[in-house]
This record gives sequence, structure tokens and C-alpha cells, in this order.
Amino acid sequence: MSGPLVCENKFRQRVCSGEVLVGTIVSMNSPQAAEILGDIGFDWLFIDAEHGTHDPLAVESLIQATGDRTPCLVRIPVHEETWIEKMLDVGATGIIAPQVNTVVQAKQVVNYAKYPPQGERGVGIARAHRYGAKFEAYLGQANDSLLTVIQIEHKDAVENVRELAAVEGVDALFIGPYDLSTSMGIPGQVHDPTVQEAIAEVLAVCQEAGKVPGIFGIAPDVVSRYVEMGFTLVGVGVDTLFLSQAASQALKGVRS
Ligand code: 3PY
Ligand code: MG
Repeated sequence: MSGPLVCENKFRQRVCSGEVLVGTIVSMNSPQAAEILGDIGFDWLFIDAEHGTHDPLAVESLIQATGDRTPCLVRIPVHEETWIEKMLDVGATGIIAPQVNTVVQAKQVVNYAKYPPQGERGVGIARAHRYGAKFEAYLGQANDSLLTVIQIEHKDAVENVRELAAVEGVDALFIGPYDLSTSMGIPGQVHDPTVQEAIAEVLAVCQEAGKVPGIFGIAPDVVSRYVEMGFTLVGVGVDTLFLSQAASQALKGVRS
């Protein structure tokens, strides 16, 4: 058994070079939906094991469904060693750690995502290593090829953003506008000037520190505006919303 190595896909290079890369959130446990989203040309998939119901086996099936053609970043539900190593072991191109508010948390995430000497990621034989056939090749490339993304989505994280951006091994700071607005006491009001000010501040710090700025938005016009501002790793929409919007439009069209 030897297919392509997940870390041979050079996605991290593209992300770190500042290319604009558009992804979308996969929250449904549907390999078919993940395959469709990859096939229509999204640059990457944001597999959501934080708010979505995915267990590790489901994440593995979703990544398998893309045939490793579409890089998958998996949002872990907790900053724990087992989740981080399992997600990388099943073939994720990187992890997205939610609610990283302190340097201690950021360093812990990096530590579990990197093999020694940069970290303490545990070694196992899994899909990412082509079940053993490419074990040594994977170990040799993983630290330089997989992405470590932390989410800035709390006002405490914005306060600490300079220190967070300086953590070695963190590639990208990905803003979660919805949780950020919630931490400011205005849940869901992502266009409020105070939230937008915080977003601009995080962007400026990323640009200064040489870290990739990322952000999520529901609507394409909102995400386009973020790209114009300078965000490069962007997520637009959620699979369930695409389904419900398209289906209700079709139903309305026939009923009317
Ligand atoms: C948020 O908006 O809180 C998110 O986590 C989106 O990625
Ligand atoms: Mg969030």
C-alpha cells in the first residue's frame, strides 16, 4: 500500500507564501458532500470536529473521500494530545485549534503537532504514513509540511495577539468572528465596529509578524472584503447552510 503522502502536497508552502486560498466548513458527516466540495474547486476543507459531530473515524472517511486532492485542515474540539495526533495521523494537512487565548495554550498545540525536536508528537503508524509503507518519509517531512493554525476568537486572544503571533511553529492566526463577537458581549454581531476593529488589529499584527492571516465569513461578499483587506487563508460558508439555502430556493421555486 503506497499512495501519495499527505505532506507531499505543498499546501503549507502555498499558505505561507500568501496565496489566497478559499475553504469551506465541513460539518456534515458525509463523505459524498466532502468529495463534492473538493471537486468543485475549494482550495481546502475546514473539517469541523469542534462544533460538528465528527469522531476520528468520520474525519478519516471525509479525508479519504477527497482522495487527498483537497487539503483538509481539521478543527479539533480540545487542545489535547490525542486529538491533535489522531487528526494528523488520519491524514489531515494540519490542525486548527479553537479558542487559543494564551501563549501557554499556543505552545502546547505546537508541541503536540510537531515531532521532536520541535515538539513531542507521538509516533504511530496510520493512514498519514500510508499505514507504514511511507513511515520514514512521512516522519522526515511532517514538521515542515503540516500546518498549525490557532484561532483568535476571544477578546483575551486579541489582547495577547502580539505574543501569540510570536510563537514559533504557529503558521496562521485564523479569526473566528462569531466567537469573538460573543466574547465581547454581542454574539453574532460580527459587523459591529468593535469587532471589526479587533479584526483589523489582528490582521496588522499578522502582517508585521509574518504570520498568515485567516478568517471565516458566511457570505461571499463579506469574505471578499476580508481578502481585499489582506486576509489570505479564508473560509466561506458551511455545508449545511449551502444545502438548506439551495434546497429551500428550489422548493420555493416550484411551490410559487
Ligand atoms: C467563529 O466565527 O467563531 C468561528 O470559529 C468560525 O471559524
Ligand atoms: Mg469559533
